[in-house]
Amino acid sequence: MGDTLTYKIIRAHLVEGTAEPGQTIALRIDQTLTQDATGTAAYLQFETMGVDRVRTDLSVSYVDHSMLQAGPENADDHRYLQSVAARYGIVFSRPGNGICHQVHLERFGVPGKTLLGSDSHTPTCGGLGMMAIGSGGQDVACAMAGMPFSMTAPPVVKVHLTGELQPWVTAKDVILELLRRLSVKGGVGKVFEYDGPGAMTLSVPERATITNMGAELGATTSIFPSDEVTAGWLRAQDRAQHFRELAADPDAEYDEVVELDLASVEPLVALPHSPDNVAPVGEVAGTAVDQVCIGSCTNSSFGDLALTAALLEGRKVDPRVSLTISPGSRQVLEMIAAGGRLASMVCAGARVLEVACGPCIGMGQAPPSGGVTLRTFNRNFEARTGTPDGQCYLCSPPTAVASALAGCITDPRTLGEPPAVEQPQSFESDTAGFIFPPQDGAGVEIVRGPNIKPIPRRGPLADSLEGEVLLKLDDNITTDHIMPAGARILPLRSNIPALSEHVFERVDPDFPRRAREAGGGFVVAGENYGQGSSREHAALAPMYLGLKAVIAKSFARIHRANLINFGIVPFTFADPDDHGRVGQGDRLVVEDVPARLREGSLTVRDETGGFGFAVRCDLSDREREIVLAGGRLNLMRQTSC
Ligand code: MIC
Ligand code: SF4
Repeated sequence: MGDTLTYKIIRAHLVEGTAEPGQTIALRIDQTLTQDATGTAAYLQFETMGVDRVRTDLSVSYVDHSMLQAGPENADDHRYLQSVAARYGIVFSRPGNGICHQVHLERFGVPGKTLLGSDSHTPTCGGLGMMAIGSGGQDVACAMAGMPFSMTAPPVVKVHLTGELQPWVTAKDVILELLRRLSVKGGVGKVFEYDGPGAMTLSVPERATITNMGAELGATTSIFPSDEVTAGWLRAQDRAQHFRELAADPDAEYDEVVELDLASVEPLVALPHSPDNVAPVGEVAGTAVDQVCIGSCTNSSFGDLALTAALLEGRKVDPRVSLTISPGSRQVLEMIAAGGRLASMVCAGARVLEVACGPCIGMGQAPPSGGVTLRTFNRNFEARTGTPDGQCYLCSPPTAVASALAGCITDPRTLGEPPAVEQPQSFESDTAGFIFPPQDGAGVEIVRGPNIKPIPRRGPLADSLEGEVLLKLDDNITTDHIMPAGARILPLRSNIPALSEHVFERVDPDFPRRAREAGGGFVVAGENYGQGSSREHAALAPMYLGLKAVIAKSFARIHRANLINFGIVPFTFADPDDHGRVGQGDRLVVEDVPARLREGSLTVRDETGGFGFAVRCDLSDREREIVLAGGRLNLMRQTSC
């Protein structure tokens, strides 16, 4: 039996374990990326590892999230990141150079290599045949220190694409269609491998839109073959030397197969408040919109913005709508400016924003109270926009433009013939947005602003875990619920004591006080707990408040790993119905935890309810050691893990 593309790359990077689904494996990591909102914590941890220079082929530190400088904190963080990069041999991508995933795709991604990034949308580079995985910052720090990345070898889903997209239908609609079919937990623990004749019809940036939003399926990563289309893109980016042809063997067997005829896909919209709440545009057409935002790592490539400009040319944005456009990279901005496209956008009444994540992470552009915002982004979780009662919809760039022009959600097919937008033969590729590190950074001084505080740690795991259920939650709780981001809170990412005051702020603002007064405790949740972002702060800040364990029906992959890395025990209900029996405020006791963890099954006593229930904690040997030590940094002190 032949190999899938996924397993070809896994085997070529395997350091430990057997490359079979379900086995614990460790992979050599060729490249890493960090962004500013997760990067400071990652580098603070990296600095404690006693390594003189990064041990990857390439590590890049991007500044793209925390861009508003309403006080000194973000600028201080940027300065810290720049100095750490120079000290340890990391390429620094300056503020204004672009969103990490878009820039990495353009300038650094290499087919067949592994990339670990402290951002959940790292799989974007799967669009050019890379095995690109998102993780917490600590895992990225360890990879920079030369340690392999541990994961469960994934089952592989083949997405067999046939046909061709119809006019006005885009790659964004393809991934929304998959989300409609499979849901936000449909991909947890899996890799999605795309192929078939339909794949050949998609450009690299279109492929990257699809692999980017594979994160919303919960997938570990998504990947396209590296073929002539990839070769053409790399050539146009002046990086032809990085091309390598890669595909699955023709007789490769997959764990699941999804058939998708591209010709059958229609323009789609994700309704509030989940990316899988998908409907055809027609079903919500006519809904008045207050704001339309084009950009984010999903849809800010040259092709997306060239199409946007062509549609806006000679037209005017409806007076009721605020249209914002954020180019994904300096390359994209330079090219739309040079071609006169920027002028078409501005003349139509668009607000052209900085090259950054911007509104996607709530860094400005919160919609009005109760307002409807239609965005080409990847996440529409409640309140993520910064407006608690805002209604956020997700769509493709042409649907966004058609709606901005009409003032209400509009099917782009009503605009007549689509304009032809050619992929350029060559992209702007100057390197002014990067600062490359010196050969020897030993003498570089690391600059720390007053907001940068050491990463807190906890002690080894106690024999028994006792405390109250501080919060009881249902399914699909996101890291935006646990540890919100946005313009006000992101500047605190380097200061965990201050950040912890905002844990669960939008769900239960009293949580931090209650947790502190109770001396910590438990959180109880439903399915897919911790979906969304890779932010390890969603484990680190609750750990600081004393969270001992989360008992959930199931966990999202990255968040589970982050809980373990910071010594919080992830228990799953043996019988999901027990979730209904445990109440908020109940006092729970789990005894003999270290010994029981070896067996994987434990009993929780609910002293308030007067009953016991079984939980599972299926940890690999390595994960168990980390939990017992109270976190990976503690374990690294004891050993050299
Ligand atoms: C996001 O889209 O939620 C983020 C902000 O990019 C996060 C990372 C973070 O919280 O810093 C992600 O997706 O991992
Ligand atoms: Fe930035 Fe939004 Fe992409 Fe996250 S999803 S990396 S915030 S653009």
